[in-house]
Amino acid sequence: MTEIDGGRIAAKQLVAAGIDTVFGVVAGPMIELFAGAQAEGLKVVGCRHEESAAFMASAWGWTHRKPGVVIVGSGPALTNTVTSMHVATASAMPLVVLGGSTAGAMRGIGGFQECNQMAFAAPGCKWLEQVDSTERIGELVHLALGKSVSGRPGAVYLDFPAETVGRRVPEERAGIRRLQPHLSPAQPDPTAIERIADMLALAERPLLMIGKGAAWSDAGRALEVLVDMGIPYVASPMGRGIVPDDNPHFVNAARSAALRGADAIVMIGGRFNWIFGFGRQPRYAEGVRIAQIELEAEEIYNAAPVELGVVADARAAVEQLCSALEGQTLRADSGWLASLQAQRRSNEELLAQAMNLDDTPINPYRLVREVRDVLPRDAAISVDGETIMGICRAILPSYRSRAMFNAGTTGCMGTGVPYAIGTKLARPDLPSVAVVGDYAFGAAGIEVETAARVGANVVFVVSNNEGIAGHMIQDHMLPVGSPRIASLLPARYEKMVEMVDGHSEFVERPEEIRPALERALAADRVALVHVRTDPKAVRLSGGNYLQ
Ligand SMILES: Cc1ncc(C[n+]2csc(CCOP(=O)(O)OP(=O)(O)O)c2C)c(N)n1
Repeated sequence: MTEIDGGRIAAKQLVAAGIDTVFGVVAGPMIELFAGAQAEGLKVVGCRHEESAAFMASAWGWTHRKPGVVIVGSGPALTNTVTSMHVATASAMPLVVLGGSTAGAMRGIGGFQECNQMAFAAPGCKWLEQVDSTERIGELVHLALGKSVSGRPGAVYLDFPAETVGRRVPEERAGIRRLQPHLSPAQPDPTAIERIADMLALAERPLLMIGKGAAWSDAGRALEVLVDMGIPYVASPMGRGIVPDDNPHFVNAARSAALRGADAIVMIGGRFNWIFGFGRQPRYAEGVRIAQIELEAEEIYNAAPVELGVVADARAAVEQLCSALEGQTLRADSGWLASLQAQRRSNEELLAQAMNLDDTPINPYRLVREVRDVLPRDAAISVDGETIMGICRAILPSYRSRAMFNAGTTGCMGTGVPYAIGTKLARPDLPSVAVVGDYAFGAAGIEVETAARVGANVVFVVSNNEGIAGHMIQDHMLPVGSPRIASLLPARYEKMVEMVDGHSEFVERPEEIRPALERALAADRVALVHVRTDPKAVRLSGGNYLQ
C-alpha cells in the first residue's frame, strides 16, 4: 500500500485543479508541500520575500483567470503575506495562501514561530480554514482554490498545522477531488437589462464606466460592440485594455468632463470608490441616472445615487444589453461624443508638451513617452510609484485584457516588481515591462534575483527622482530645513541586475532613453533601465489622468 504525506496530497490536488505553477519561500513546516509540488511536476518559484511571492501569485492568477497559489512557512512567513492578501481581496485578484503553522501539541507553550495565523489572515481574506487532518487536505485545498475564484475573486487562506503536512496516509485515503464544477455565469434579469437599454437609448449624454470585473468575466468583445454603438467610456486603471485603448470612444483623457457631463451612466464591473470619485457631486452631474452591473449585490450600496443594480456576470449582462439595443437608434446628442473627443485631444496636447521636453535631468513625462513609443502592443505593463505611476496611467496605453497592473485600489507600493514577474511567468511568450519609481523599486527590488533565476525576462524601468514623489513632499510638505526623510540617494539601481548577470542601462539624457529601452527589450535576459529623472518634476493636474 503506497503512503503519501500531506504535502504531496496538497500538490496532487493543485494539479487536479489545473495549477502548474506555485510561488513561495521554502520554510517549515511546508517542506513536504514544496517537495510534493516538485514531485508532481509543478513549477515552483522560490522568491525572496513572502509579500512579493504572494503578489507574483496574484498577478499569475489574474493573467490566467485561475487561482494564484503561494506556499509559506509559519509565523512571520505568514504575517509577511497579510498585506498581499489584503491587496488581492481589495483588487479582486484570486490568491490562495497555503501557510504552515506550529504543531497543535506545541500551541500555547511557546512553540517555534507560534502565532495566531488565522487571526492575522482573517481580515484580508474572503474565506479561511484550518486543516484538521491529513485526510482532509485534498478537500480543503479544493475548497480554497474554488473560493478564491468564485463570486468576486480575492484572497483565501488555508492553515496547515505542522503535524498534518508531514503525516503519511494510504494514497487511497487522500481524497483528491478530481471533479471541478463548471460554473455557469450569473445571468441578469432580462427586465433589468431592458431598463438599462432604455436608459441608454434615451440619454442625451450616455457614458459607460468599465472596471476590472469586466476583464475578469472576459467581456471585451461584447463591450466593444456596445461602445461602437457610439457610447463613450472610461476605464478604471486595471480595467484598461479590455477594450483596446485606441478605440475612438475611449475618453479617459477627458474623464472629468465625461463624469461631470453624463446624464446616464452604466458602471460595468467596477466600484464607485475613490478611484471613480465615489460617484458623487460635484464630480458628477446633478440628477445623473446610474445603473450598475456587478457580481456582488453589496457593492451596489455605495456612495453613488444608483437607480438600478443588476447582479450578474459582466459579460452575460453586456451581451444581453447589446441584443436589447440592437436595431435601436440611440438618442445621444451627436455633439456629446465629439465634445469629449475634442477635450481628449486638447488634454493630450497639453501632455504632449511635457512628453516632448528635452530637459536634463529628464522629465518623467518624456521618459514615459519613450516607453510608450517602444512598447509592443501585446506587452503587459506594471506601474508602481506616485508621480511615475500617475504619469504612466495618463500616457501608457493597454491593448490586451488583464495586462495592465498598478498599485490598485489599495495604492500599495511594492506591487510593480512582483506583478511584472508573476505575469511574465504566466505568459512567457509576451513582453512584461515594469515602470516603477525608485522607492517602489526598492520595496521589492531584490526580486530581480528571483526573475533572473527563474528566467522571467522582465524589463524594469526605474524612474530615479531621488525620493518619495521626488523632492515634492520633502520640499513642499515637510518642515523646511528638517532632515531629508523623504529623499533617497541617487543610487545606481542598474547594478541590481548586474549582480545577477542581467542587462543593465544607465540613462541621463533624453535621447539615450529609446536606444536603451530597445536594447533592454531585445536582451533576452532580465533587464533594468535606470533613468535619472527630475526630482522637481510633478504630475500635471487638471483631471487628465485617472487616479
Ligand atoms: C505599502 C505602501 N507604503 C507607503 C505608501 C505611501 N507612498 C505613496 S507613494 C510612495 C513612494 C513613491 O515614490 P516612488 O516610488 O519613488 O515614485 P515617484 O512618486 O517618486 O515617481 C509611498 C511610500 C504606499 N502607498 N504603500
